[in-house]
Amino acid sequence: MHQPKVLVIQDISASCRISLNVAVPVLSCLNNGVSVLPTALLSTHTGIGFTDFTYLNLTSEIKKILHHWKTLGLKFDGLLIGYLGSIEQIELVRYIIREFLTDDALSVLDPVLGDHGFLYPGFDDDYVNQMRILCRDVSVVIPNMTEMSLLLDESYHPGPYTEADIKAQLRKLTALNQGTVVLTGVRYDDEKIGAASYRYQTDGYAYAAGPYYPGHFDGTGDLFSSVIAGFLFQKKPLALATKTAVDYVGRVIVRTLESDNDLKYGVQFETDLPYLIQQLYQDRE
Ligand code: PXL
Repeated sequence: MHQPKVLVIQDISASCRISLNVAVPVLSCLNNGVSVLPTALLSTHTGIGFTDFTYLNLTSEIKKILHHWKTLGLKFDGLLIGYLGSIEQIELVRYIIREFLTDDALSVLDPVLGDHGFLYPGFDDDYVNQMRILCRDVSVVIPNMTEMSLLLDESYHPGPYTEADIKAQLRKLTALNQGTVVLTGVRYDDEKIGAASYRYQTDGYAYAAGPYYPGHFDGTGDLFSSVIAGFLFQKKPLALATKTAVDYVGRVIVRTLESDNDLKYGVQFETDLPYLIQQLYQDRE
């Protein structure tokens, strides 16, 4: 059985179920051979609930790793890019896209910038601009509504939205990468929330939604992009990837709310991993 060789680039937030801590298990469950390039080692994430987190920037180590990988002739069939810490790291990612991907590789970017209308700590307009430039170099971009408005330099609204507005935004962003965008956190009413996907080449639009649970759930964006990437690396259809990611994240939120977990440490994603595997192999039943 052919297994795609994939690379994940994002931080390790040591004590939290976000970033690499969730991307690796999800991609592995989905039958991808995973290599990692950690951008930073933090004690926790930098979002709501934590202030005195530690942050070890790994840029200089990444350069040494890439130098070694070059001598090995390593190439990847898939690339998933999550939280990056600096403009220098964005530039390194552009170098990786040029030098370390096979000819028909699929690159997936979660342009992690902010949430609920706000930039995450440490990011500024220059950083947003560089992320916008990075969007041009990847096959698939997976922003949330905040990141979409930052990338398009438009004002943020918490929703609900109209389908016409969302389609217009999707068209504008896909014009950047001439590829695919999957937009998360899309609400057309007060009951449901989901993801809208758009393909530049085919003008193809799709929407998948599940029940809306108000609140903030750290790590759900990272989980969502890992599921989308995992399915697309397996050459599964975008519609199946999007529907599965929406359903899975919904299940994970319910699990987390039913548990006594402290929400700031991320979500209980492990229990429902078998659901992902079941969806991946559903056509074999
Ligand atoms: O989940 C996105 C994310 C990833 N990594 C770090 C973060 C955040 C969001 O706050 O702080 C370090």
